[in-house]
Amino acid sequence: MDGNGGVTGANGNGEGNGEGLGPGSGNAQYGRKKFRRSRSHFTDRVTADGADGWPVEAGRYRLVVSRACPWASRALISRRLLGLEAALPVAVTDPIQDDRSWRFTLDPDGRDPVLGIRYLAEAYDARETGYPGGVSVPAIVDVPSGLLVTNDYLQITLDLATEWTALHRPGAPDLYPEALRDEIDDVVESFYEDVNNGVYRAGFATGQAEYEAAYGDVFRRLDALSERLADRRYLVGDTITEADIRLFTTLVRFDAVYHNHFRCNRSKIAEDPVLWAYARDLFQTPGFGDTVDFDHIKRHYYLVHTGINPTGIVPAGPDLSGWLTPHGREALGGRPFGEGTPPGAPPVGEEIPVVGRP
Ligand SMILES: N[C@@H](CCC(=O)N[C@@H](CS)C(=O)NCC(=O)O)C(=O)O
Repeated sequence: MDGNGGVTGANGNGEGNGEGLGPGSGNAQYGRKKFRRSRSHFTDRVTADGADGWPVEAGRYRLVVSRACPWASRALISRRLLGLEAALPVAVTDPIQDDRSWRFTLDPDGRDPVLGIRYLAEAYDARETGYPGGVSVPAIVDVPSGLLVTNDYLQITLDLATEWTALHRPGAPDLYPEALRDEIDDVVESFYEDVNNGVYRAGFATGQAEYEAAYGDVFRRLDALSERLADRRYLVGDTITEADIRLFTTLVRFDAVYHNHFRCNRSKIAEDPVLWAYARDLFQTPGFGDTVDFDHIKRHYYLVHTGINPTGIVPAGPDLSGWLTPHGREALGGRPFGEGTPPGAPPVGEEIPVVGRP
């Protein structure tokens, strides 16, 4: 199995490097090969024209996420901003995987009430008998057949923004505006390896030099992003886009887990006035902070990666109250939703429990 919180050893592409950090496993057993993130294995797309056999259809699919996972959280935010909650219902896994990976132990009888399965792995197996790779979130599952459609986290949010438009709410923002796509692609590419994945490279490094190189990349890039955001409210254009979603899901986890657990400890996001204000601005924007469960985030990282945290003690801090303080970024202008409007409150049943909120 390959439950590893983001690092895949034997992965869906057969690119495994033996460094997966599965639940209950320790670092010592892993070789000294460089950390490498798996690529998604199931890359079918749900599209307006149904070219891959999976047409956009309200209520047909289930989005399976862990609220702990930064890659899955991108999809959760897009879904909220676009008002796709009813059209694409969500299944939230237990933040702690067991040896069969992501499981529905938060649901009555430990089964997802719609798919009727106990493990996300069952949808993977239904799709491909004897599937040898890792089971990852986010995943989209076809409800009538129970088959996994895609675990391609890079494509899922782009398709929610551009293929699911017929089901968007009135006032939904354009998260991937055509005129800005090249710039968005360039910006997200610039921080994927250094920041989104850089924190994992630092955290799962098995040697000093590998760790220090990743640490250097993380902070060099965060400094550059801080400079970029000093006089502009959002990363690209003057509205929220896909780029902001991709940076936010790393920033919001940074002080709570990456700073300590992954040893990215030159400084906290809260110590960079620009990034801290930017992250708070997004957190306080409907659709962002209301998807974030700090309880799931902390318990997942600190309890699953026993190689990094053998005692399983989950830190009590940091103090989260700062997330709700005024950020002052309105002064930079910008129109968060462009011509659109913010989403309403999260649907009943999707509210973050008090324990997970600032
Ligand atoms: N590597 C995944 C990207 C998403 C990802 O890494 N998700 C993590 C959670 S943050 C995961 O589910 N890892 C497998 C596991 O922990 O069992 C993919 O190729 O699609």
